[in-house]
Amino acid sequence: VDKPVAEDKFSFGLWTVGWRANDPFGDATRPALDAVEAVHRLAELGAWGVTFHDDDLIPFGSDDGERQKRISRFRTALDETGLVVPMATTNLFTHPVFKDGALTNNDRDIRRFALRKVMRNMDLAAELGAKTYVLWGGREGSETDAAKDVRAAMDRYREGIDTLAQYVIDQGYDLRLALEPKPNEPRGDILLPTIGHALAFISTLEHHEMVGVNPEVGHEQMAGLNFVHGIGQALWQGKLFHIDLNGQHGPRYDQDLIFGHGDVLSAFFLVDLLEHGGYDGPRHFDYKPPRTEDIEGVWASAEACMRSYLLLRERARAFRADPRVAEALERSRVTELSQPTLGEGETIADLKADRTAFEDFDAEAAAERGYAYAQLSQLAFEHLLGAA
Ligand code: 3MF
Ligand code: MG
Ligand code: MG
Ligand code: MG
Repeated sequence: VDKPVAEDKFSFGLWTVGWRANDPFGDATRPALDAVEAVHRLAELGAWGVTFHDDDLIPFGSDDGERQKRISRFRTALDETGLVVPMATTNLFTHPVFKDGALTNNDRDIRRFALRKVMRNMDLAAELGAKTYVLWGGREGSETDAAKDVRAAMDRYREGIDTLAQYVIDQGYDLRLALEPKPNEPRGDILLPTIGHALAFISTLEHHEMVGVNPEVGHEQMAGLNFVHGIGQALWQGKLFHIDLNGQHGPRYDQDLIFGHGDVLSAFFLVDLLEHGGYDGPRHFDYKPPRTEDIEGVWASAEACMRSYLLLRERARAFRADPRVAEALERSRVTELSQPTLGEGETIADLKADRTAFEDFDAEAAAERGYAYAQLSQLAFEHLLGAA
């Protein structure tokens, strides 16, 4: 299989390899990882980019001197390795001040503080050349429906995103915003729980053209949804600005497994779609090195994410290049779906006048046609296993 190279656009969050593996039931199992060390190791493994929350780089509450020191060390590491910063984001969930959310917190002063925190990190994101600014509203939500007036919360969410988009425009930054949906965890229920909710919300924004989505494999699967379909629709709407790749075993807590180490068949069709569906953005891993791993296992897991992607890409390419697949797609009429339902220039009156479309249409005969999806699906499965 290919080795990761810059053209593959593999990127990792500082918080992924840097996760110290503290969970709700247990303490950290690994020491803190220096951001500079992370940049160097990721570059050695063949990654192209690194992303961060403000607080991953500069601990919450740092003074200006400390802040500048941290930024300049990080910058030096980027210069030394050639790693880029394609995306940045804000931590609006760890500090207790955000326990009822940030942009939709019931407390107005906390909402104002949150906006300022985002703006400050947008300045840094722009300075480091990021093109995408992600907003994951992990604490926007509730545990009881008595606590949140959802209609008012959506007003404030819209006001917040509109304000931030306006800030980007006013500053002349080359940044697009990407909302990351998640159904629950850490809140009992999170606002904008799925790709579909986020897309509908975006259509109501003042600057909707500069706002898209950053879907995460595991988040949609936690909601029992088909991630490939969600990505298909986001692409179709021109809204797939960024993506969080990882693995998940169905609806349960957010597992953040190594990419591919969950629903493998879905991962295969996802890579096939990303590679052949016109997405040329970052392949960003938002996963967690398992809590059982030492630092060696951390780097093994980062390498595994990229290797899984490249293996699936190899299989997807072989699938697309196989003449039996082309034939099967034809037989299943997958290609026919690209043909408009009305003929060129055909009016509704023409359709109504076409007796073959209705009066003379033999629904019984049409109902007898098989779609041969079993054969097509098995071909994909065998390509995935390298058995085709
Ligand atoms: C949580 C997440 C987040 C977001 C992150 C980046 C901490 O489930 O997925 O990771 O991806 O905030 O925007
Ligand atoms: Mg996540
Ligand atoms: Mg996750
Ligand atoms: Mg994520």
